[in-house]
Amino acid sequence: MERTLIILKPDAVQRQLVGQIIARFEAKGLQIAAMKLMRISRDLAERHYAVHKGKDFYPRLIEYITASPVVVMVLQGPKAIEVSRKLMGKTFGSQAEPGTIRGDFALCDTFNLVHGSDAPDTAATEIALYFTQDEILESDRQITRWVS
Ligand code: FUP
Repeated sequence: MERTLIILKPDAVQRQLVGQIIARFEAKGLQIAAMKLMRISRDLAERHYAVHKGKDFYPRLIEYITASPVVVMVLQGPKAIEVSRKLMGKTFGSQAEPGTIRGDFALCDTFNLVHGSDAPDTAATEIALYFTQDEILESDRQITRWVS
């Protein structure tokens, strides 16, 4: 069992795609362990995207992610990180394959709808940025044995 941080970015909320995007993760079998609607502060955005500081697209990225509310989730399941990123598709909407979230809903390279952690260590760091331990819930899910 693995956990990943997923963010439905401001464009996903503004375009009212939240339900459709969550449905894809759920249909695949990933389980929601935490979820909230929130506005990302500039300080939090800078900590989240510290790895990109100094790159030409960094100011645009910070402006985008802080522009309006986002939905933040912890998803869990076997290989949750890799599976989520496959469901999301390539980073740029224009390059993402049809059938993926970005491939089906994103055209733009900046506004690419979703974020998903890219490795176990970054997932742990990112989850801790957005959620306290008591906001992440352990729950028995009866279908787990049928999907993992
Ligand atoms: P991803 O892991 O697919 O979310 O992509 P990255 O962590 O590499 O990039 C984070 C965000 O920066 C992307 F969602 C989009 C943006 N970005 C650009 O705008 N231009 C780039 O060249 C690379 C990333």
